[in-house]
Amino acid sequence: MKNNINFLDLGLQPLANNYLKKNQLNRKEKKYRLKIGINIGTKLVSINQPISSKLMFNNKYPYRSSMSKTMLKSFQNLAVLINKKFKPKKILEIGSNDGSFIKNFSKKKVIGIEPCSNVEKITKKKGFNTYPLYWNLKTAKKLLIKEGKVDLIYSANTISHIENLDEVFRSIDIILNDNGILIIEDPSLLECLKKNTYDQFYNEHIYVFSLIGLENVLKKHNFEIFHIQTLEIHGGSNRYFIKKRINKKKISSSVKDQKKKEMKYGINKISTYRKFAKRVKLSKKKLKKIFLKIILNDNKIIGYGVTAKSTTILNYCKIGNDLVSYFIDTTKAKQNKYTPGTKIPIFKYPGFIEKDIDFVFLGAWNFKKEIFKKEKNFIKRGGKFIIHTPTPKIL
Ligand code: DWN
Repeated sequence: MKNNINFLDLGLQPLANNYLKKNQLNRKEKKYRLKIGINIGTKLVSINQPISSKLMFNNKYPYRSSMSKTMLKSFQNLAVLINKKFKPKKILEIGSNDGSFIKNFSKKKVIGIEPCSNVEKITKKKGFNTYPLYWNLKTAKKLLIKEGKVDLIYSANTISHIENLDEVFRSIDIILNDNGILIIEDPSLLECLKKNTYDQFYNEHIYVFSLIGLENVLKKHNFEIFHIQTLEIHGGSNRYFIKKRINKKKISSSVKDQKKKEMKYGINKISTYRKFAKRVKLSKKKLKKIFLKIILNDNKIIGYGVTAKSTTILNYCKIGNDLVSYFIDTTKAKQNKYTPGTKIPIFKYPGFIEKDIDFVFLGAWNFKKEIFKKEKNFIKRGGKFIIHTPTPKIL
């Protein structure tokens, strides 16, 4: 990316969600150098070499947002808040995945855009109005003709996946009413730095936003953040409430407060990122040491929840099938496949952690609370989880 100072090199990484079939195991996998940098002008933090959306988001996309109760609850709560506070007549969701958010609204009221047609179909089958399209100017113009303007746009974990942010916001500007509301939700850079969750960086996550960075882009398009909510979801996310500048809605103190927190942490300073990079290198060493110690003591480790994030960890730390016997996961599209790059088998979640397992690497660490609740029997019998954040440890 132009004007970026790179501060972290996470090595060669495969496409994060490209789970391999058995017959693909002997083929050479394409890998991409994953470096992370900060833009000296906008302060946006991004990966250095974005990959074409079509390669990552297509009719084979495995991720389903409905796989976690935490996500479903969060969407449900937000839907209640939206109806109560903003009372929109027409809502658009950018990146509607399998419909976990829009299913909380009346079918007449919502439109979904989802480029991964296999996932989009799931929502359409339930009777919702969805389009298998990427978010860009062409889509916005098409929608404007077909559906007219909308009162509210919501987008969770999607805007950070699109390289051309100027086009994203120009497209939103076209279709959003002048007094309309835009709500964006993505992992928080501040939380990522604090919790050392370097696995938030993978080829799909082109950006990890801070309020300061996002605001610098929004400004160019006459958008303003008027409220911000910090969420626990996905290891710490920010939910930005945004309006057009001509809308004179009051700006809440939450925006100033968050900016203060980011400045205090040094989010605009390169030295902050250099320190982060040092912590990441140390984290790799510590995690590897934990794995090796368990294996040398003749114990078996399995993985729980195979995530795009875990692709970064496994490939960066060179943790393969010699250290992790297999992963278990509830997502059908990932089962009976192998992890990208590291080729660890993935099996169906059997409903519990099997009796012969004492150590479990938590790939889906962001759902720790939900998973610990579900696996209380494993914890009761002395089973241990391995987690890499904020520092690698056995829990
Ligand atoms: O931004 C993105 C986020 C929202 O989703 C995408 N780029 C891709 C994807 O990232 P991820 O794969 O890191 O997402 P999750 O939501 O952390 O994945 C959790 C995985 O763990 C899923 O495969 C489901 C699985 N899981 C499980 O097997 N048992 C999850 C829970 C809660 C469980 O109990």
